[in-house]
Order: sequence, then C-alpha cells, then structure tokens
Amino acid sequence: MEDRIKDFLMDLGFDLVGIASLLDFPPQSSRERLIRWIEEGRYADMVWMRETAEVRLDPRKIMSAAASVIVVALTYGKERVNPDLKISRYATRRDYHRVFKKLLRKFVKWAKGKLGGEYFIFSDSAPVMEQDISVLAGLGWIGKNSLLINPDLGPNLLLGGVLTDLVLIPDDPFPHDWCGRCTRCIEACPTGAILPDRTVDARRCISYWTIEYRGEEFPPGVNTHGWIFGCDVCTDVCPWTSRTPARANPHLRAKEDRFLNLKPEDFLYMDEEEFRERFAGTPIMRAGLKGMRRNVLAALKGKG
Ligand code: B12
Ligand code: SF4
Ligand code: SF4
Repeated sequence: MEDRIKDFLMDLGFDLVGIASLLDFPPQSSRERLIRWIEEGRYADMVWMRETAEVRLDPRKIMSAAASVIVVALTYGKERVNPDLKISRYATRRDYHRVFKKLLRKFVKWAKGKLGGEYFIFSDSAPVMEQDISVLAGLGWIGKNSLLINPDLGPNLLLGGVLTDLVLIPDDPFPHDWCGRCTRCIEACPTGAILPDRTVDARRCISYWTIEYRGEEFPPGVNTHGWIFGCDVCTDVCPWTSRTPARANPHLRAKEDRFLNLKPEDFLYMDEEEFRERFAGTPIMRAGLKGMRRNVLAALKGKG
C-alpha cells in the first residue's frame, strides 16, 4: 500500500514523498521547542501560532482517528526571475497553497477509491508541524536555519501532506544532521533572527515583517534590508543550496513572467485592479498592494 501511495504521488509530480506514524508524535524535543518558542513570544503578533499550539502538538485534534501522515515536497528552485527585485524566490512562483491543494485533492480522490480511509489535506493551511513530520518521514534534517534540508534538493522546499486514519508502515526518520560545524546562515542573517535551538525569532525576521505584519508602517528600529517580500539570505548562503535545481518544479512555474520587467517603485504606481490582475495566484497577494507599498517605501527610505 505504501509503495502504491508513493508511486501515485510521485507520478502526480511531487519531488519528495515520505510517510510518518503519528504514534508518539511529536517527539519530546520538538514539543519543548515549540512551547519555548511560544512562551518567549517568538511568534511576534502571529497570535494564531499561540492559539493553535495545542492542536499542533496533537494532530488528533484535527482528525480524531489520524494514525499516519503522508508528507510531500516541491522545490521552488534557485533561479531568480528578476534580479532587480528583492522578493523571495518562492513568491515569484505560483501560490504553493493552491498547488498542493489541487494535487493532493487528486490523490485523495484516488486513495478513497483504491484504498479507502479518511484524509485531511494541509499545506501551511492547518496547524500541523510540517517540518518535524518531514524529518520523521525521512525527507531531511532541520538545518540551523530552521528549515528542512533534503540532501539531494537542498533547503528550497515547500511542504504539504495529508493526515489519514490508515495505519501505514512509516519510513525511517532522517538519521543525520549534515550542518556539521557550518554556521553560515546564523552569521549571514542580517537581523540576527536565527537562534541556537534552530528556531527563528519572528520579531526579528524580515520574512515576518514583509509578509505577515499587518501594520501600516514598520515600528522604529525595524530594518528589512531592502527586501520587499520574504527573505532568501539564510537559504542563499547554505552550502546545500548547491543541490537545489535551477528551475522550480513545473507545477510551481506558471506565474514567473509576472515578475519580469518590474521595479520595486512600480508597486507605488499601480492600482488595486492592476495588482490583482498581475499577481493573482502568487504568494504576494498575502501582503496585498498596501503591504507591498509599505515594504517598498521602507526599502526606498533606506530603512529597508
Ligand atoms: C510561522 C512560520 C513562519 C514564521 C516563523 C518562522 C519559523 N521558523 O518559525 C515566519 C513568517 C518568520 C516564516 C518565515 C519563513 N518561512 Co515559514 N512557516 C511558518 C509555519 C506556518 C509554522 C512554523 C512553526 O511552527 N514555527 C514554530 C517553530 C518552533 O517551529 P519550527 O520552525 O517548525 O521548528 C521546529 C523544527 O525546527 C523542529 N526541529 C528543530 N530541530 C529539530 C531536530 C529534529 C531531529 C526534529 C525532529 C525537529 C527539529 O523543532 C521545532 C519545533 O517543532 C510553517 C508551516 C507549518 N505549519 O509548519 C512555515 C514554513 C516553516 N515556512 C516555510 C518557508 C519557505 C519560509 C521562508 C523560507 C519564506 C521566505 N523565503 O521568506 C522563511 C524562512 C525563515 C526561517 N529561516 O525559518 C516553509 C519551510 C520549508 C522548509 N524547507 O522547511 C514552511 C514549512 C511552509 C511550507 N508549507 O512549506 N515562517
Ligand atoms: S529569512 Fe532572512 S531575516 Fe529571516 S531568519 Fe532567514 S536570513 Fe534571517
Ligand atoms: S548554512 Fe550551514 S548551518 Fe545553516 S542550515 Fe545550511 S549547512 Fe546548516
């Protein structure tokens, strides 16, 4: 059954597939790390992270009969479509939430027909500890930059999967930590956001300020170092990025042309309609035109 599941998902076009058991999930160390992250306020104003912590720590609160999780990954590649824009690479591809959902719906339809069982789809859309699950499913290790790194594809990955009540034979957890003595990401992070326990303090992370923060202006002292959506520094400097293919997985590619011939200032002059027409279906819709303007202004003022 496990092989049929993996073959089907790989045929759909995923780059990685693994299976983890939810028995004894999460490991004690992950539980403690998440609780510490919450208690110390590292979630900034993402209060949903605090409010859903109990669910993250127990996937059965999402699906009471959940026994296994099937996790999948897509690479967003390392090609930068427009070097004039400090927009994170993943955000110049198609919105991965939609891509995962569409592909995983096809999987669920097939699995219900062939294998039976119940399924719950997630990709950054439900309180699931996606990275911890991926380590248990053998997809890679958590780097010091707090990201899942796969030895063949590097860290430029996006994750998703399904919870299921099927009792599946799990893969072996990934057995190595191949960061070794490297500390490049910690040294390169422009804001010192990466902590020694391999978590990120969102209050310092450029990705948080430019994507998740909803205020009209940044508070004094916030410096986004020219980034106008997300930040790629801690993946760019990682030696394992040399394993990342240049091009994104074909499922993620469709919207890249939207970012060609575009300068940061253009966001200041376009209207909502043009913004929507051009960027619908890409991750930058999360910040909205207002958020993009705030980010660009901060970058131009040199605060960024
Ligand atoms: C909140 C969030 C953010 C916040 C906070 C970042 C953070 N690292 O916590 C902000 C907005 C800053 C952010 C930024 C980014 N994010 Co984000 N984010 C999330 C989200 C929704 C939750 C993460 C979380 O639970 N944080 C709380 C901390 C405590 O948990 P954690 O970081 O997962 O850490 C756990 C593991 O590291 C683990 N761990 C550490 N060491 C070890 C060792 C072992 C052996 C094990 C088993 C576990 C383990 O323990 C921790 C506690 O469980 C996830 C999606 C999800 N549902 O998981 C995406 C996710 C982590 N983000 C993702 C991405 C791509 C990014 C960015 C690269 C985007 C960008 N280019 O700007 C940056 C990278 C910043 C960074 N270096 O982490 C991807 C990462 C894919 C990958 N390769 O791992 C995810 C998984 C989304 C997805 N579905 O693909 N993100
Ligand atoms: S995304 Fe940027 S700011 Fe955030 S931890 Fe990585 S390097 Fe630091
Ligand atoms: S830059 Fe070095 S320390 Fe950081 S995640 Fe990559 S290998 Fe690990």
